[in-house]
Amino acid sequence: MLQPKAYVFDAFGTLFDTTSVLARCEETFPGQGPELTALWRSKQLEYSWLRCLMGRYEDFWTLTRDGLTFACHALHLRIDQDRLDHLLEGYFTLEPFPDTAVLTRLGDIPRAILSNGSPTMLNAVVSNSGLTSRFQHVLSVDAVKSYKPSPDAYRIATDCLGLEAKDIVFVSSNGWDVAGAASFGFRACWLNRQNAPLEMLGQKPEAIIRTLGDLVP
Ligand code: 2OP
Repeated sequence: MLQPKAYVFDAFGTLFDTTSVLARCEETFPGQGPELTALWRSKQLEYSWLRCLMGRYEDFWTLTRDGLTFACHALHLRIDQDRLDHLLEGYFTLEPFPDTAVLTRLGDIPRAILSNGSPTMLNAVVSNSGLTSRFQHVLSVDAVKSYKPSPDAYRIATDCLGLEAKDIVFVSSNGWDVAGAASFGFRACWLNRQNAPLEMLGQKPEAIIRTLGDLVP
């Protein structure tokens, strides 16, 4: 892959492992951890796209709470405020994937995070994981009150970096995000952590990698 003028990374699922909340879910609701973790994440994302379409933005922290509440109701799990807070706090301490260690080996090329996460969530998870120094910018879509894959959300990165989309490699493990980034004009790089099939959204990534280490020249 030709070296870009900047790298922009998605956060959740790409740098930080959203399944880190599994232990809390399992401990709170024994036997239901995996199902709750998966439905929670899927509802959190679904609500971001639906709220975008409805023109009723709420920040990602709110959607994370609402997704969890829905998932508990759907699985007939009794959730009270203390349990809700305990599970939600798991998002502040998501584990970084081990391959984030290679980010320092990408040379002097500027690196940014562009995430649907709220500024509070992002600041917490980046600083708790010790990755703060790896990024020049941590950007939240909250600045435009829209969500990826909307072009307005991706534009935050080009505006901040002062670069054209074609000069930026955008890395995400989320297939829908990769399609959105490619459609916007980024050089989209799919970090296919799950060995998933390509999303059928009419957009192909420039590169498909299995680990962040594959970015190192
Ligand atoms: C992100 O970090 C939601 O994973 C998505 O933007």
